Amino acid sequence: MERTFAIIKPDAVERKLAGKILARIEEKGFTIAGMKKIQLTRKQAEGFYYVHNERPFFNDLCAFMSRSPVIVLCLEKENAIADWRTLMGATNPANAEPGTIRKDFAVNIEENSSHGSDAPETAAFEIPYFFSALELV
Ligand code: 3AN
Repeated sequence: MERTFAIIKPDAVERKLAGKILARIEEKGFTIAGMKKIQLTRKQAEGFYYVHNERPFFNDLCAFMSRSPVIVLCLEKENAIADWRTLMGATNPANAEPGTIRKDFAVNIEENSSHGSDAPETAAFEIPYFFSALELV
């Protein structure tokens, strides 16, 4: 079993797409090990995305991610990291495969509805950024 970290981003929560995205997650066989709705502060968003702090889109990205609530998730299944990224689709929805979350729901490359860890080391940072061990079942 592998765990990954996921976010249903502000653009999707605002448009009431959380239920549809959660249904896809469960239909693909993920177990929701942890889930909560929170609103990130600007500083918390900056800490989460620190690897991107030199990128030109960093300020806009942190403003977007803290503008309204998100749903944070810890997802569990075999091959969870790669399978969740497949289900999300490419970062830019214009390049995403049909049937993926980003193809079907994303607004643009920034407001792209979902986040997923891209490697085991990333998941090992991201899961405990949001969840204590006692919150994962
Ligand atoms: P992914 O979320 O697919 O792993 P990353 O890690 O390259 O993509 O980027 C993190 C987030 O930054 C993306 N989910 C998206 O919201 C935003 N982002 C990435 N590239 C751009 C870009 N060129 N312009 C604006 N926002 C971007």
